[in-house]
Amino acid sequence: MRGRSTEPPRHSDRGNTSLRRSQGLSPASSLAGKSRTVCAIWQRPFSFSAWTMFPSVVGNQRHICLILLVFLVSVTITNSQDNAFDPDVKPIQVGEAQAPRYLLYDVNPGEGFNLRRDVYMRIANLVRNLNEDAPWILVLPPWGRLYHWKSQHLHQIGIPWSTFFDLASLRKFVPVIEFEELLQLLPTPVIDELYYLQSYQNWKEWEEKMEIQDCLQNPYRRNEETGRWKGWFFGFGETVSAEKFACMSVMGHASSLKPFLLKNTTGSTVMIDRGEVVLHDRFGDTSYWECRRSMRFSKPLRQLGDAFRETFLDSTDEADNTVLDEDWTKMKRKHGEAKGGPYLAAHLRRADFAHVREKDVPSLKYTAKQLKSKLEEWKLTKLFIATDASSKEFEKLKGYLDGYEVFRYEPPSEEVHETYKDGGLAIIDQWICAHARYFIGTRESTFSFRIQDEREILGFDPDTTFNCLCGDKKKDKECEQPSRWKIVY
Ligand SMILES: Nc1nc2c(ncn2[C@@H]2O[C@H](COP(=O)(O)OP(=O)(O)O)[C@@H](O)[C@H]2O)c(=O)[nH]1
Ligand SMILES: [Mg+2]
Repeated sequence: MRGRSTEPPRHSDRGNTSLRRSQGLSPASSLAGKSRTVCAIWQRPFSFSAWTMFPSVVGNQRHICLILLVFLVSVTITNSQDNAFDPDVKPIQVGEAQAPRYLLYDVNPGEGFNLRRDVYMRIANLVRNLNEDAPWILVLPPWGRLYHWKSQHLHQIGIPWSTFFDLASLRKFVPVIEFEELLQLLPTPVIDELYYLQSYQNWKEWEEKMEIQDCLQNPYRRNEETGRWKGWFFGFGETVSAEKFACMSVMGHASSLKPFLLKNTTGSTVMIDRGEVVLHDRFGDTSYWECRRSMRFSKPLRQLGDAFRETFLDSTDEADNTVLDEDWTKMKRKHGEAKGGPYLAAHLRRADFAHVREKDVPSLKYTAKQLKSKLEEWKLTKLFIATDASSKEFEKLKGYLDGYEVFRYEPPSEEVHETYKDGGLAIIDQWICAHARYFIGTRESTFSFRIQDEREILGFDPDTTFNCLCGDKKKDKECEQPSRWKIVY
């Protein structure tokens, strides 16, 4: 099992059957289908009084679609003008319409990008589950102020998800909206209810439970004048506040919050901070992988990675058998179908990792030795390295790899770096690693784990994916290789 320091223990992710959902077409996916219909309807002249509740959305068709999509979940609409004399037309039924509610979340500020991606999956599955009973929309927490994003000259706060991910793909799993889009919809930038999750202290036996308790710590402050709670709010804390605040101790899976959200909260905007406290409903099941498959990187980032592959690594999707179906719901590959480009890729996690996980991070010299032996085994001469190492370290490593062509991703222009930031360059690194003939990563790094997932989606032989470098002191047989979390459909 992939143990992780930062992620909650996996054993408790598994084995709980009480929360099992039915596996048919979920309301979330049928909602996604409806959104297209609604948008199509929108092109025709028709009036719908509900949308006048949101005057700020005028002119933004995407918002309108989103709102309508949820409003219309249980509403039958017929266009009375077109069908005025049609005897089969049923009257408009609005009695069951429910306003959508918005779920916001945030994660412990110290967590890196790739654990945050994992927390998204836990919350997205919760929202999908909520949508089986009532319309909820997941609000994507803007990216920013991450410890690992070191380029000081870039403004790296409040970055929308669309910079990194393809929102249309996310929406095929669950309804999502950017935080800034939500702000445009709200009359005032006030979140109705905010719950700060915390783990139970000194527990002996794992059981699913939660209760409002005194805060063990609390980064939010109450403004005495307004009575509202102020905090970071993804870098929007100057303007955004919360009306109600409480700390909630939780031991449970993400969907264990569902009854609480449905029965004990009434706000139209509810935020849970420290989302990493809750576990995956079921790690590695179909729903987990559907959500993972929906997390497609944004197209421009994929294209930048593809251009680098083609220019420097003789790698194209056609030749490598990695052609991507734009619609992830239609893509299903068998293990071994993907061949990968004629290069070996390695992810060398260094920086803070080299100190915190000294045992697992090899020296540069021993790294080079392990890479050489794999290059020989796979009869490859090109090596792509994704790393957070300094250029000095990288040059040193290259020095040990004489006779091989060693590459590292550099953006083609400063503009690319300015547009896609440090986060975007890291994604391009992951994308290139995901397309290699053979991949070897760093033990226990979520950055490496996400590359492994990507390769599972593309259809690589697991032997070429689930590999990690060994620390200097580990003899080969003691160097545990990553668990093989294979894709399921
Ligand atoms: N560009 C780039 N950045 C990296 C690489 N490895 C680590 N990083 C940066 O360091 C962060 C590591 O944090 P995280 O994503 O949580 O992964 P983990 O700490 O390795 O589990 C990444 O999100 C990147 O910002 C790499 O190979 N290339
Ligand atoms: Mg990390």
